[in-house]
Amino acid sequence: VSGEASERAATLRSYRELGYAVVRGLFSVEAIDAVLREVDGLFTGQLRRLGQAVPDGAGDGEAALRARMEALLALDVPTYLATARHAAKLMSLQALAVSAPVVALLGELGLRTPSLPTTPVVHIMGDTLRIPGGYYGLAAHQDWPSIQGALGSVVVWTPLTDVDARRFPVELIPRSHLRGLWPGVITRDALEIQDGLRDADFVRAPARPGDALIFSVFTVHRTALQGCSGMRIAASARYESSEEPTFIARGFPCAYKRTVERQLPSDGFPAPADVTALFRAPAR
Ligand SMILES: O=C(O)CCC(=O)C(=O)O
Repeated sequence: VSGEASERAATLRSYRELGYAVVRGLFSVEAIDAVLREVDGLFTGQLRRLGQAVPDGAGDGEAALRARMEALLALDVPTYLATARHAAKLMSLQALAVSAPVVALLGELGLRTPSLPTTPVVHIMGDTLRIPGGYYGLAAHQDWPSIQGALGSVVVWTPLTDVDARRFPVELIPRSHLRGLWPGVITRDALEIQDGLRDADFVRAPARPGDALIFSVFTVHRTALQGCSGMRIAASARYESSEEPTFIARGFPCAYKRTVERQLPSDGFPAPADVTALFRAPAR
């Protein structure tokens, strides 16, 4: 058995027994960097649109991106949030989510006719990127309640920047998936598990760009905060097996709902000229 094959076997065993595993080098670092550059472009574009200088963070790409995110957050919280949400819609990110290495891994995990209950989610954590009165990491939860699809659904969580043990990694409770659904309290972000938890039960899962943390939708996990500082960006996607018997028997339920804003902008946008101009020049 080659080293690679035995490492893969250990990964799959860890997933089954502990409820999670870190798959090293699932993606190429170049592919992750390309996504991060596009994310940077979104924040830079909004700063320019708002007439602001674009800070370079006097450092590498990550420091520059962080400086730009801080600048936009300081300037305009709703635009910062919209930009962060838009990052999850990038095709480069969605292409990774359905790329051949992911499909192969899901097959090895036993998912058949896999489906995505929703688009990927981008998770930004930073001590200088705290949303006033809003999100600052997720408390202990399982992911199954927020999809309610196939029981064997898998979360693939991928760092876009380095996520060491002190840079807000995900921390998980090994073997917590084997208890099935844990009782919790419905909050804005999750079915939060509040009882029976001890900090010592959680294990941190540091990961580098290119790696993927995979965990069961029944594995209890949260954002590590204690002793953490700096900034990190990660993306996660959820996958379900369309052939899981209870999923079929329950008629493919999905807790995610898509809503559409039917109200149009009140300023008459777009005027005919806005539309016709597009067809005279190359598409932007
Ligand atoms: O990235 C994080 O800090 C939390 C991720 C998480 O809890 C999830 O994807 O369910």
